[in-house]
Amino acid sequence: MTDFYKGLSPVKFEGEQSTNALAYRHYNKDEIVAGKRMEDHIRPAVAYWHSFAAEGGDPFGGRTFDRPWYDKGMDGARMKADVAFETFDMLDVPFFCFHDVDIAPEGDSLAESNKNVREIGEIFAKKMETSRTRLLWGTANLFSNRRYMGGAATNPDPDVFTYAAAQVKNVLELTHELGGENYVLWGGREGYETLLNTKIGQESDQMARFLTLVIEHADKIGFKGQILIEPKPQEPTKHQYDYDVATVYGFLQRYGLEKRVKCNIEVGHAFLAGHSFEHELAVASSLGMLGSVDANRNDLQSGWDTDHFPNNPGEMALAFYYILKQGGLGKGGFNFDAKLRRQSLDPADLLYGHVGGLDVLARGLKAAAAMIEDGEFDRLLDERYAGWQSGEGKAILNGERSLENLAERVERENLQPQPRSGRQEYLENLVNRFV
Ligand code: XUL
Ligand code: CO
Repeated sequence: MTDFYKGLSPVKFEGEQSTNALAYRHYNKDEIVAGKRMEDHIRPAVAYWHSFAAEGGDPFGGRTFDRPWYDKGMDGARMKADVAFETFDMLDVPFFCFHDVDIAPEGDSLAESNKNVREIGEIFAKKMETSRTRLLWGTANLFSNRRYMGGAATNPDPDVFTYAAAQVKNVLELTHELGGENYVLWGGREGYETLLNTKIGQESDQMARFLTLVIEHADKIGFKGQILIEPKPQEPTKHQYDYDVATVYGFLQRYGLEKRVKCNIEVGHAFLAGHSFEHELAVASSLGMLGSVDANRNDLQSGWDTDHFPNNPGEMALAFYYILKQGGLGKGGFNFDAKLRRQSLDPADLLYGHVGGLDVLARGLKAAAAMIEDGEFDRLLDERYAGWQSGEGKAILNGERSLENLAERVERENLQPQPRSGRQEYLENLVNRFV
């Protein structure tokens, strides 16, 4: 045990009446909601990068946090791993996620970097023998090092592509060995700053080739987890190729990869793309692409990906509505891709962020389950589209009517469609009844 959380006790569920800021008020992992344990619905994960590697920097100033593992090389990485697993225990969460560079320092060569990553991977494996926390997903950081400034898979230099591929091979294999349930590819710098130096078609082919190599290797090593792309429209590059779910789907379909790859959808990224979180989830679900979620929120005034912890139960209610409707996230989960504000210096702050976030998810889940149980949304939706279930509507969809047929019918029956209320206010009020 380190003394990082000295004086603090593990977070437990105490119920809605509790005033203990380090207790769950809604997240009761064993409570059955819609036929399943709450934890099995949410599958929450702590993100290694924000919780243990981030330093509280912003564009105007560097590190504000003061963690005992900073600047200590591999010794620091080992201490960081200790505190990470103590955090998982304190929060009683079933999952975590990491990038290679979060867990171990980069060396002078890829071989040395990979060796460092592997060494910490072995420590994880050892800790997982006694901890209940599992790996939700692993990923490779292909965006921080200056070699990736012009992209990884989409770099104009094939040697950078090659280096990135070797890095992914290492993390994919480690993810597999640690029993990770998913592997994520966020296209950190897969995009462009200016079209003046960019061949879009060429870069698209490169990206597809890279993804194909990842899939082939996953199959070769017997990795049965989901392979996930995480859409984001901008930042760090001006235009990221994986703009949103629909764009990613188009890309995958173009290269015949849509059956093997799903999406990891992040709240803040949806917002940057001009969508709501539930829009991205609903689109992904309708395409069979909803794999996992990065839970956070953006500051609505800043226009940046600020990665705050979630705090809007209404938004999460709608999110869970679509997740429950598709029968859950399967191997996916809710990774807290959320970081502390730079003045939140204390170890307790790390717990407050996750406690609040998990309680918001739990409230959203319970509200969505109640909405579905109530049945009014389904009933109204079915009623609104009832015309397509039989008669002329069905015949049109089945391809049994031509444009001429339709025109004839309008004349023959003197068709005068009568508009009907969409009842938006009624429906919004109905959501709030459950939140
Ligand atoms: C960046 C982001 C990443 C990915 C993993 O906006 O969301 O942290 O989740 O690379
Ligand atoms: Co993310």
